[in-house]
Amino acid sequence: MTYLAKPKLHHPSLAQNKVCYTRRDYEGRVSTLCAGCGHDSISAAIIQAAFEMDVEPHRVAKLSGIGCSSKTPDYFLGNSHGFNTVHGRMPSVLTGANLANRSLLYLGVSGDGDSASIGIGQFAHVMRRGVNMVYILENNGVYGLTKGQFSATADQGSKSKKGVVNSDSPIDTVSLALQMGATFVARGFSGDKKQLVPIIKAAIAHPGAAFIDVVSPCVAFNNHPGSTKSYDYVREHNEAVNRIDFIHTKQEIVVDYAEGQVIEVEQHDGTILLLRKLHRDYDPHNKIAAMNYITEHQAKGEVVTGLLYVDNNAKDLHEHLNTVAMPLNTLGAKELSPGRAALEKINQRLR
Ligand SMILES: Cc1ncc(C[n+]2csc(CCOP(=O)(O)OP(=O)(O)O)c2C)c(N)n1
Ligand code: SF4
Ligand SMILES: [Mg+2]
Repeated sequence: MTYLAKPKLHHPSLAQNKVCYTRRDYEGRVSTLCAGCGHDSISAAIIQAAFEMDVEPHRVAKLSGIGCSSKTPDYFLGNSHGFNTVHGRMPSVLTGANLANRSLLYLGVSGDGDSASIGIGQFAHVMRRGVNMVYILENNGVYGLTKGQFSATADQGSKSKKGVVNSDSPIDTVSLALQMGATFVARGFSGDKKQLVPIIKAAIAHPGAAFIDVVSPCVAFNNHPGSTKSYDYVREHNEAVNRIDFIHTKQEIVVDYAEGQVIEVEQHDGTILLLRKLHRDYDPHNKIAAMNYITEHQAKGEVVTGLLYVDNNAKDLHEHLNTVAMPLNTLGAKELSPGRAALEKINQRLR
């Protein structure tokens, strides 16, 4: 029963987006995760964001590691390219694929065990290199797939289902991503799709390393009193700094918020993010202030969510390396063998 086929029937009246696909075309196989798992809500948010942004499924490459979270790419975008890598190694495979063909939209999906334990080295480097991607970390504070051991993001003092207290300091993946140089950093909650969908859309439009940590409760092993990653805890301690409205530039911008409450952020592709400020003084362009804010609130046991940082002038790995724009498999013999004179020129530069 690992794979359940979904009937392919579409109701003829299902709405189509601008690239003539229905929402069903963005779905994947039937999920085999536990009923109520936060990861399934994140899959639903990805489906909605891709449908509403008119993303062509065959232009997406989704990559993951190992874990319940890393299984989820099977449950969305069933018509996209997929690569389920080794535990913690998704970032290097994604980097390689992106270098070979920059014309696809790269979606990395991982868990807190996958990214903050075995894969922490790869996580750090994919952020600092500025790989153009949307990296979604489905954070439940445990290794769900291997039956609920504490992960490196579990808060110190939080309790396991059996009552064991975690004595280790947590790794805050949002702070780590900021420090490593990610140019778009956000945190969402799987129980708040209204906040999460526009965050995913904004990350898709961002031309650089976009990181979204999504607190995603594990109902089987980490949803009890004493856990800081349970539905109840996150609902009670959610400290949203802003709400995004994602606007295609073709749309008319209509805002009915009071002056000073909204920041307009224009992205490279011309799309606009309207940031509704929930905290008057929070400025997502100020990285140091963002880091301080996150740390201060974390110390109080609060979970800061929203768009935490964005660099409007982000550059990606290809810009840093000045690589060729065409996918490597489309280069012909002429480009690949430019001749003795060109080789001599290169060698001269290295002498
Ligand atoms: C090299 C290697 N080490 C250990 C494992 C065992 N293992 C499988 S999934 C997993 C942790 C998954 O945790 P997380 O990434 O948080 O995903 P979740 O299941 O919680 O969504 C571990 C340790 C493995 N598959 N491969
Ligand atoms: S074990 Fe936890 S993380 Fe895995 S599917 Fe079940 S609820 Fe989700
Ligand atoms: Mg986990």
